[in-house]
Amino acid sequence: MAMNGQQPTAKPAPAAPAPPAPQERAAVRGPLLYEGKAKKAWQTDDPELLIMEFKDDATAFDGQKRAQISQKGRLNAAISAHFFRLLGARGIPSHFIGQISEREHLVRRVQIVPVEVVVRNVAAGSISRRLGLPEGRELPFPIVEFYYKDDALHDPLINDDHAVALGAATRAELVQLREQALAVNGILRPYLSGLGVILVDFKLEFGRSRGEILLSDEITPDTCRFWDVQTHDHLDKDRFRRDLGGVTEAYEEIWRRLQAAPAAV
Ligand code: AIR
Ligand code: ASP
Repeated sequence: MAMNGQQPTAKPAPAAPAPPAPQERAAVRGPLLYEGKAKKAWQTDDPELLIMEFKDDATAFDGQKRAQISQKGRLNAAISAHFFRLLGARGIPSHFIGQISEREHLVRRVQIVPVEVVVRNVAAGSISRRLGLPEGRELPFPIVEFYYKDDALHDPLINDDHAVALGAATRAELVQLREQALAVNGILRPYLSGLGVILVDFKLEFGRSRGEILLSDEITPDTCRFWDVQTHDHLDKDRFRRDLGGVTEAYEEIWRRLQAAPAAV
């Protein structure tokens, strides 16, 4: 409608399309770089960027137990993107650039530090077996553990000296891994608590990129223990590991609760 009495002679020119965001320009799948137990990584036309695809495959106990979990790839891609956005908004640097499809993240290519960092708030799993702490006992403070990422050795628990002697990380990097992991815990634990979820423990991986340490990999019910605050129901991969049934439903429940609480504040 003309605003000033003149007849419009032509439709207003459509606004020039915004230049594509870097992720959209680069998000062209190249050759498969790596296939892991739960994810695939694809090269892109930008050597700095990879596409990470979340699969429905699940394994446990070093791959001895295997299954397809319906919808897991889609749910994990959504859940992990949500956590990486939340953490990014709170100043945690990560490899995550964006979610580009239902199952795919565009990520910065990093060199993975072969140290898995576990943070525990409540005793469960291997710490309960190793130290005789009953499952469900709250720990007096968050405990950080390092595991050497080596399938043939079954990812053994290591200390700082082991990690440095193995050449897995430098002392300075270990300090950063620890600090970043505790910072992640300091953000996720209260956030999840607000959603009625106890963050029992979780595993993080980090990568090196241009001299920086970036949080990498995924944060999902595959890599965290989530318990419902009321019932202590397991809303995570322990449902698969322990044959509890309702695996997809548990992952869906986590995704449902996360959607109720925006990632970027
Ligand atoms: N984890 C460790 N390695 C692989 C994974 N996903 C995660 C588990 C759990 C935490 O690390 O999912 O949340 C501690 O595992 P565990 O078996 O040492 O008690
Ligand atoms: N360690 C992984 C897990 O149980 C997967 C595996 O062992 O195959 O979460």
